[in-house]
Amino acid sequence: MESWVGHEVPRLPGRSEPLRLFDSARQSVRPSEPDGTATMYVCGITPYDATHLGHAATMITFDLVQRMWRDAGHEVRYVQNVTDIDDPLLERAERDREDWKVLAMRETALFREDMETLRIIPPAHYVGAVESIPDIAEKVLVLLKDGAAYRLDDGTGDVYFDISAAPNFGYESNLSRAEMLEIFPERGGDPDRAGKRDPLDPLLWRGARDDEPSWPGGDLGPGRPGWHIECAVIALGLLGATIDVQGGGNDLLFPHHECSAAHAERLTGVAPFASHYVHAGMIGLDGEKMSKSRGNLVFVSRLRADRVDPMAVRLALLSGHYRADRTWTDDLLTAAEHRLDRWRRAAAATAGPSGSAFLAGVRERLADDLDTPGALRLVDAWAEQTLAGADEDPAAPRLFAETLDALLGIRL
Ligand code: 5CA
Ligand code: ZN
Repeated sequence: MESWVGHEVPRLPGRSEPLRLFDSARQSVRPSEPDGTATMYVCGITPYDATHLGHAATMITFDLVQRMWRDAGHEVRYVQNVTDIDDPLLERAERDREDWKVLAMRETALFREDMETLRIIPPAHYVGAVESIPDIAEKVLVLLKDGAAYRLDDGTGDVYFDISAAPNFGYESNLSRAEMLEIFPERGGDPDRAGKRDPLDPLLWRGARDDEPSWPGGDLGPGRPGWHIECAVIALGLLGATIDVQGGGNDLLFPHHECSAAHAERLTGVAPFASHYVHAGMIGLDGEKMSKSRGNLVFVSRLRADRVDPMAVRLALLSGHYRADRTWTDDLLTAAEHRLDRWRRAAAATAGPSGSAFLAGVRERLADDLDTPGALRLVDAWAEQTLAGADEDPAAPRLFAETLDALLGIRL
C-alpha cells in the first residue's frame, strides 16, 4: 500500500543522547538501544471512519520516537499497518450500505492527508491486512502444524491460537487472568465461543461465511485473518524476529499486543518480540475516550476544513505527556495557537539566548521518555527571553526554528 509524502527534516548539529522510553512489559523507563538501524512497528488505523485526534496523538508520539532516533544517528525502519479487513469495517459498511473496500480506501486516503499536514514522517512500509493475507495464512498453517493452534470442530473452519503454547503469556500487559478476562470481550475477544480450549484463546483465522468477504487460505481453507496475527506477520516479515519498539495506544496493551507478541515469539522461537512495548495515552472528549463506537470524535480533517493551523493541532497534542490519558478541549487549541504565535515572533528576531544551550535542553527533555511538557517549557522560556530583548546569539533564532522542526515536527 502506498504511504504518504514526507517533508525534509533539518539535520541538527551534534547528536542527541540515547532515547529512554517507558516499556509496558517491564514497567520502567529504559534506554532503547537499537543496534544500528532502529526498528519500529506501530499499529495503524482500522479505516471505517476519519482520523480523530486520538489517532493523531498516537501517530505523533511515534513520530517523535523516530525523530529522536534519527537525531541520535540511527537509521530507522518504520512499519505501520492498516487493518483494511476486520469486523468493525464490515459492520460500518453494512450499516451505511456501502462497499467495505470503498469505505476503507476513502478513509485511508483521508488518513494519509491528515498525516501529511501534521508533518508525520511516513513509514518506510505502509501495509494493509488484505495484501498480507497469503503470508498470514501461511503462518497460521505453521502454528497449526506446530500444535500451537487448533481448528474448531463445528464446521466453521475457525482457527484459534492456544495460549498455553505461549509460556510467558501476560508478560507484556502485566495483567492478572481476572483482568484479562474482563478486558478481552471489550476489545474484540470472544471468551464464550464454544469449543475453545481457553476463553482467552484469540482467533487466528475466521473460516469463510456466505455473507462475508473471504480469501483462499491454501490448506487452511478459505477465510480471513484474525487481528493479532495480522500485526505479528507484517512486523516479522518486514522487520525480523525482534524489533526495538512495538507501538500503539494503550487500548492495545491487551489483548492485541500481548497476543501479537505471543504469535511472533511462537513463530520465531525468539523472545521478547519487542525490546520496548510503548503505549500512548487515550485522548478523550468530555471525560470519555474518543472512539468511533462512542461517536464523540474530533476529526483532524474537520479541523483542517475549518482552517485550523495543523501545527497548532500538533502542538496542542504535544502539550500533554504522551503516556497520560488526557482530554481534548477547545482551550487547548487556543492556547497552542497563542503559543505558536509567540514562537513565530521570537524566531523572526535577529538574535536570542544561546541556541546550542536551547538545543541541548530540548534534546535532554525529549530523551527522557519524550517529556514534551518539559521541552515546551524550554521553548517558551527561549521565546520569552528573545521577545524581551535577549540578543546574545545571532545564530540562535534559526537553530530555534530548526530544532522545533526536526525534533518536535513543528514548522514555524
Ligand atoms: N487497526 C488497529 C490496530 S492494529 C486499531 O486499533 N485501529 S484504530 O483505528 O482503532 O486505532 C489506530 C491507532 O490509534 C491505534 O494505535 C490505537 O491504539 C490508537 N487510538 C485509538 N483511539 C485512540 C484514542 N482515543 N487516543 C489515542 N490513541 C488512540
Ligand atoms: Zn496492530
